[in-house]
Amino acid sequence: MTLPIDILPEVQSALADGGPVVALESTIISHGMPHPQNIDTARAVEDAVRRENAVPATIAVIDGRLKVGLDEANLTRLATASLRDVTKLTRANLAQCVAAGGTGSTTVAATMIIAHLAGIDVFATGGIGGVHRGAEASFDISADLRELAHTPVAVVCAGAKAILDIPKTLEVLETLGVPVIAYGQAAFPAFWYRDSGLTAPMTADDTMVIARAWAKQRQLGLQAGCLIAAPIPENDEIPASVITPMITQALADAEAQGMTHGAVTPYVLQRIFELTEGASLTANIALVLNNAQLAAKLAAEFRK
Ligand code: PSU
Ligand code: MN
Repeated sequence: MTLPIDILPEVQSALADGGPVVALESTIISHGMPHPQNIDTARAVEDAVRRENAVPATIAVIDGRLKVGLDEANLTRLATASLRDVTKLTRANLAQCVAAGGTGSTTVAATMIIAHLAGIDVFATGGIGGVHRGAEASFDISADLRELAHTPVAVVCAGAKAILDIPKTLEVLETLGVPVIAYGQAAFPAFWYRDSGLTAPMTADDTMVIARAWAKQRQLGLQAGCLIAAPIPENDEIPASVITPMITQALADAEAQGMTHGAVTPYVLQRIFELTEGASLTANIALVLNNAQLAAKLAAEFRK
């Protein structure tokens, strides 16, 4: 059986030449941002990768095919489709979607799996999933963490969203053997703001330092990914004091609405968008662009 995978020619030739390629996720397009900001951002993120002379590969599942690199038609389809027609894909439901010829957007977990199948080892996103607040009762821990433990892809993010329990998220990452490196500062960033109040397990000021550690991790046979956490640019940050009450409100609303499983994160993000009158989205776009740029630099460094 051949793998049901379609790699865009541009991505294929970059991989064949040993050039830098950056994987990008698609759940942020279908479930993470409203239209038309979602498609504008998807294009801008690809452009940010190109400006650093790397090739972007946005990943999704379209009609049962693993897509590594999305053309304009598929990008538009994901950005405009009703959520009933686009499954949020993680490790657990990926094979079923492919077997059924279905269409879905890939979370961090599913994007890592497909990137690895294609031979891509750098991936940029906004924020990873993590341990949800109240996980001691709900057991809601994102499959992204387990994927970081097993799949050798370096993930550039802006830390973990403060809708999560960040201390528990860092504890689980440590338990799972995932290197967590803050870029350019000691603090672990909290997505919309630069300092979560927690010191990151490791810090690097230089992409070369990260690339060396990554190469060593592979050489030692340590089967895991790596999490690089870059703070949101200073001018785009929403202070913790401003966003914290809105996060509390959004989480209470999610509970009152009975949200569970994959529905929680998209609902909470949408509520925070409403409560901040769009400011959370503006910040989200800025940090994703920043992450894409860093990921492209890292991809070039990894190839050296
Ligand atoms: N961060 C964002 N927007 C998003 C997500 C993260 O800024 O849409 C998505 C990612 O795809 C991530 C997923 O993998 O949310 C985590 O969902 P869950 O908590 O259900 O595992
Ligand atoms: Mn969950």
